[in-house]
Amino acid sequence: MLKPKQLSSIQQASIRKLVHYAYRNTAFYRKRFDDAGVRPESVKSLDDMSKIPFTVKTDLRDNYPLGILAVPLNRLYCLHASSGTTGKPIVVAYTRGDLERWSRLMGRTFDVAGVRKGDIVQNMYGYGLFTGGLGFHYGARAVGAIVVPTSVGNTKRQLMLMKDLQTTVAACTPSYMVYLCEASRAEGYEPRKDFVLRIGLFGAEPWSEEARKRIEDSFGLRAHDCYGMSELCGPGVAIECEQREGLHVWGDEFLVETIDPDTGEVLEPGREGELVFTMLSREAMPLLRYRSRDLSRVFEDECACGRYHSRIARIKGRSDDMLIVGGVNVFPSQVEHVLMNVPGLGDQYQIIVSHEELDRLTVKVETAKHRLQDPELTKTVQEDLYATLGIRANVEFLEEGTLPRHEGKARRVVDLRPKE
Ligand code: DLL
Repeated sequence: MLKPKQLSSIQQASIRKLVHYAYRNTAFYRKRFDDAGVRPESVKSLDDMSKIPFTVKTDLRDNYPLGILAVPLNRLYCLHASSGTTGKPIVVAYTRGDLERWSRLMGRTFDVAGVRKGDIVQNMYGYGLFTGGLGFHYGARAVGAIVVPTSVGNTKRQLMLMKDLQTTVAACTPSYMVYLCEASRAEGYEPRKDFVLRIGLFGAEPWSEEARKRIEDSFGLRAHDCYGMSELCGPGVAIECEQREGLHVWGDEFLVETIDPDTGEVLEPGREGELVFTMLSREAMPLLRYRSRDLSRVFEDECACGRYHSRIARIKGRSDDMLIVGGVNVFPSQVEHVLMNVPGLGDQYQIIVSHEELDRLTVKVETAKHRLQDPELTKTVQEDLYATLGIRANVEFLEEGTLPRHEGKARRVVDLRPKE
């Protein structure tokens, strides 16, 4: 385990290297630093962090697809993508070294949660552009566990395999695991008898202590909260250790700060604000002081587990309007982008998120009376939403003038999910 001194000397050495690397190899950071009047050599230690300008999600969108690359294309090994704020996703690039580092971090993440060689990991995170599937896959391989790549959905088959293969580790979004509590009983299973799950690795969306209790009581497993985001490679940024009093952020790879989301002012450890991350040794796409929009707090006191990596509290919410629907990130602006590009729709729309067994997304939009029952229009909107969001939405047409108008900010999103 890294001692505090080792950790801070890695961080001090890495930050200097990183700033020079980003400045030298990306036009984006060169311009960002020059515009802010910051010379890379002026960042000498962690105390100079606040000189570094923030990077935000729209920077990645504006540089779509690969504008922030610091290496030639032929050094890339893999690309992933996540939701952008409009029609285009955010593309994340990895060199071989980045992939190996990510695998190592995921391996550590699994190890901290107690996953061992011989464990059978049912990986119910989506395989594909989303980083969850492959990230957890690499983690399982890194600790020598046996990975069953079931990916998302097909609940009956998930349960059948969980029983027949005697899965010991479940990896999926917490909302899906809560759903499996009910679904397993509805399918005639007795979860504590039929399954031998001992560990759960849950993340990609906010969840509560109540959800943890429900999952643990149903399955008799120990549930760990895992945090990450595509821009920072994917999962593997932070994980709860056996103490489960906050999530350890892997400090030799990620620097974490907290800022006031309105003013950008850096906050003392312990105060709640927006998390800002710097990835210390990413090759393909360096990311400096990236504003996550996730709200939490950092605590640096020693953990009873003996690890010195600082911890973040469970994510409390977001400082932007991003919704997470069944683990998938959805920006209202993406929905608007789709609707505005379909001829025949009105300007007023509403996004409803509800929860009946699983999260559901409904988009209500106004249109002319004669098109209210137009199956072609429904199909177009559904398909375009699916193409942009990556999840299916119900579409309802309403007569023009039906949706509530607001004088101030439009209230476009109605989130009906129970607040636990
Ligand atoms: O959700 C990566 C991931 C996959 C993490 C699997 C954990 C497990 P994105 O799709 O880019 O990446 O979404 C990142 O999801 O900024 C948070 O708002 C939210 N999020 C991720 N993990 C947690 C968590 C993956 N444990 C965004 N608790 C982040 C609360 C989470 N929110």
